[in-house]
Order: sequence, then structure tokens, then C-alpha cells
Amino acid sequence: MSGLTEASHWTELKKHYSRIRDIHMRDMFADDPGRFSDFSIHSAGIFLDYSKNRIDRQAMKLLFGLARDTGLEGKIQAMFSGEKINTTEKRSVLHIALRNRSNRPILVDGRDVMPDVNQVLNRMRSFVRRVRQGLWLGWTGKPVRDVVNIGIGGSDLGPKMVTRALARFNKSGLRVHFVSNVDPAHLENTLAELDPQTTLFIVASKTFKTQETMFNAARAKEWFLQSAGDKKNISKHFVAVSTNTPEVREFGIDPENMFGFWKWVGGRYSLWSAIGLPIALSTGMESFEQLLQGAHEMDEHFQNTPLERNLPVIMGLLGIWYNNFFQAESHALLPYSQYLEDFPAYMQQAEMESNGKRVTLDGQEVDYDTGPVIWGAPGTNGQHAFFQLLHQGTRLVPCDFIIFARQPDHDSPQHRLLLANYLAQSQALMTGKTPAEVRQELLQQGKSPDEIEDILPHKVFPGNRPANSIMLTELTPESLGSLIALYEHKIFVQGTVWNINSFDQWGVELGKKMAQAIEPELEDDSVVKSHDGSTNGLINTWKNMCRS
Ligand code: G6Q
Repeated sequence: MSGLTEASHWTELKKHYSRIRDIHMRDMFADDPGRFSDFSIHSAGIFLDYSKNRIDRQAMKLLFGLARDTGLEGKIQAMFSGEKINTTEKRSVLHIALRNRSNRPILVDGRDVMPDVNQVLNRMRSFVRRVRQGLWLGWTGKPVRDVVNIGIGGSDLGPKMVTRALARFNKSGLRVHFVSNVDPAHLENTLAELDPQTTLFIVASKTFKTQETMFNAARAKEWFLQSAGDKKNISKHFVAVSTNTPEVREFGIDPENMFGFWKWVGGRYSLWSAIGLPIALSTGMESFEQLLQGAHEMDEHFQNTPLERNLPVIMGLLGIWYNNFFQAESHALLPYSQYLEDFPAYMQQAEMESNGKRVTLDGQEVDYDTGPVIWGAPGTNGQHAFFQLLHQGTRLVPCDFIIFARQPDHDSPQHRLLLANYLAQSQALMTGKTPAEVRQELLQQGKSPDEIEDILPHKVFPGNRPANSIMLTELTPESLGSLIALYEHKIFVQGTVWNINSFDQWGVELGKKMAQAIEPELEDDSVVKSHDGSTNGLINTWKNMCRS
């Protein structure tokens, strides 16, 4: 037994789960007219309806109690005050400082980090203005037309997701591309359409050591120099975003063209730093700062609101309820907005890399489940793909439905249809369709009793499947900032309850190291015997296939 499973509220929650698990949400709504108003909240620009969850007031009370058992309130303050809560890397966790629009001092080792944050923002502002106004000229005197961000993981997913989500705000005409995969197809297909005279590369890497990024950046430099010839032209076409000045210089980028950030910014939490440069180039610095402002509003909400009215806390605890008591194994993110197409992939990294941990902060193996599998796709597309399993499969998959109330075309029939589907899907998941309702429907269609009995089980929907419905007024840099920060803090809430370190990522190391060992063995035709049977077999099969 661990501290968590011995906590009094954990035991109470287990008992409460046994009482509540067979109650249908249909009945909960029928019995409680106040359910929607009690289980919905509007704060920091975000409306959350969580009434379609398998909860009652007692369940929520116990979940808040559990959060208090784990010291959540103190831990929130610890993060905001710069304590080194990333204990395995001995680092503060301060993405909140990057968007600290109040500018109040935040100390790391007794030193205020805000002057450094503001200095980088100032440098970004001036660079972005020059590029967007056509004043930053390439080696032949032409302005920049295409920007290529070369980065991977946290140095790719965040800026890519936001740049695409805010595409409507790109009035500059700059085209921003993202290259992450070491599969040469990614870079080569991108370069094929570009003119080196008008292309600016951003090499984005916190460490400036990530193999994929370094290989892609080296190849981009080679491609550029094939046209530009002289290495001195690199300074007009390559900038870096990194914490590692010596490696940036070694690569050939003038540190004058480097935008720094700090070790206390985790990769998957770094879009708020200079890693967000592609966002700022695409949408303008003003929009980038509005994005920071939106996140800051959510930070203020998270830090200062009692747990019972706190959006990230409520969403985090609902996740704990399903993950640890209903044994749900995954969680689906379903944005009803094409602009948020990349949001599930971004949150998948944020959540799974943060909370995919099996030992507690003090190194004990957990005796409860931690982070669920996060997945999803935009609605309505998902409805024609995987929603079947959500409605009638054997697994319980809690869902988050996300929509913007107003869109540029919100009066159009398409937008009404989008909204109708957003509303109907969570309704259908909750209500389901009983055998009696199916029978009635089939009778009305004139089916015979035999036909009805044959088809009936296939047409029944059990319902009672939970969903959060999130509604934002409109997609703006500010609202998007709040939405992302909401999920970031939800991750923190869950990691705190599970007593794990949400801010390290040792799990990505092993495979990387093994790839480094294997890579040289692929250079020649010799038979490889140094690994396990399967890996040897695969390497040698590959060699044979290449030869044949
Ligand atoms: C994120 C992870 C990881 C990281 C990439 C790229 O939290 O640490 O996704 O962002 O491995 O790392 P670099 O920015 O150092 O190239």
C-alpha cells in the first residue's frame, strides 16, 4: 500500500465508486434538475460542462478531499514560486514565468528570472518585426518568404499546433513549415518547394544535441550552401532557439542569431518561450503576446481559485476518478474545430510524457495506474472513424468535446451542423438507447417481431459514457493560450495526486541510446549478432532485402 491508496479519501472513494458505478447518468439528470448548473463552470474564458460525468456531489467532495490529502494546494504554490519540483533533474518548473504578464518577480536560486524572459521577448519582437516587414534580407537582398522550423518533440509539436491553429491570424504572407522526422522525406519534400534565397531556417533544440534535429539542420545547411556558396551567408538564413550557446556556435550559427531559453522550461512546455518563434513570425508578436496573456489568465485562475471552482483541478480529478476507480485506460480529445487538428497530438505528448511514469517521487513503484493513453481527432471526422467504439465498444473512454461558439462563419449551415454534432455526440454517449426504445423504433418502421429480435442487440447503446464539454467564445490567440494552459495544469494536478514527477522524461532515453548503438551496424553488409534474436534477425533481414 502506498501513501495514496492509504489516504482516507481514497478509501472513501473506493466505497463511493461501488455505490455509484451502476447508476445511469440518465437517472442522475432525471433526479436532479440542478445538475447542469452545479456541475458547470465559466472561468478564464472557458466554459466547462462536466455534468455528463458519472459523479454526484459526494464523489466531487471526496475527490477534492483526495487532492487536499496529497497537498495539491501547497504544491501549486511551490511550482509558481520556483521551487525545484522537478526533483530528478533538480530543476524549477517555470513555463508560467514565460507568460507572467504581471511581471512579478519569480526567483530561481535567489535570482529573478523575469528580466531574462523580457529580454528574449524584446529580441523576438525586433526580429519578428524585421522579418514580417521584409527588412530582414537574404544573401541576394530578397525578403523572407518561407520559414522552416527544424525541431522535434517539444521543439516541434507546440509551435506547429499553435501556428496551424492560428493560421487565420497570419496576415504576413509568410509560409511557415515544420520539419521534425529524420526520415529524409520530411525535409526533402519541404525543401523541394523552397527557394534558398528567400528561406529562413529556425533550428529549434533546447539541447542542440538531438540527433534528428542536428541531422536535418546539417542537411538544410548543405542544401542552402549549394546555392549560397559562402558560409558567411548562413547568418542571414539560419537562426537558433536553444539553451546551448557553444553547440549553436559550433554548428555555424552566430550566437547573435540565437534566441535563448532556460533549463527550467521543459521541452513539452516550451512553446511559450522562444521556441514559439514560428508562431510569432506567422501571427505577429502581438498575437504571440496575446497567447501568453491567455495562458497567464489561466495561471492566475489555477493559482488563486479554490479547488472546488478550479478548472484544471476539476478536470484533473475527473481523470483520476475514471483512471483509478473505473479503470479507464484512455482519454479522448475531440476538438470540433479543424483549426485544432493538431491539438490531440500535442496534448498526447504533453500528457503521456509527463504522466507516463511508474515510480513515485521517492522512487517507489506505484500500486495504482498513472497517466492514461491520450488520443483523439477533430470532430466530425472522428465520428466516421472511431466513435463506434466510444458508443458501443466494451471500453470506457472518457471524452473531452471542445468547440468555439463563434467562428468567422458561425451563421453558416456548416457551422450549425458542426455544433449540432458536438452537442449530439456527448448526448448520445450519455443517454444511449435502451432495448425498449430500439424495439419501439423498429416497430414503427414496420419490422416483424423476428426481425426485431435479431437486430435489437446490435442497435442498443448502453450510454452512461462520460464527457466533458468545453466551449470557448471564439478561437483567438488569447483563448487558445488559456485552453493549452488549462490542460498543462490538469497534467500537474494529476501528477501531484499520483505523486510522480510530471516534468522529467527518462523514458525516452533507452531507445535513443540503442539507436545510437545500432546505427553504425547498418553501414556494411556484415551479419549482426550482438543483440537479442529478434533485433539481430530484423537487422539481417533488412540487409538482405537491401541487397536483393
Ligand atoms: C519534451 C521532451 C522532448 C524534447 C525533444 C527535443 O519535454 O524533452 O520531446 O522536446 O526530445 O529536444 P531538444 O529540444 O533538446 O532537441
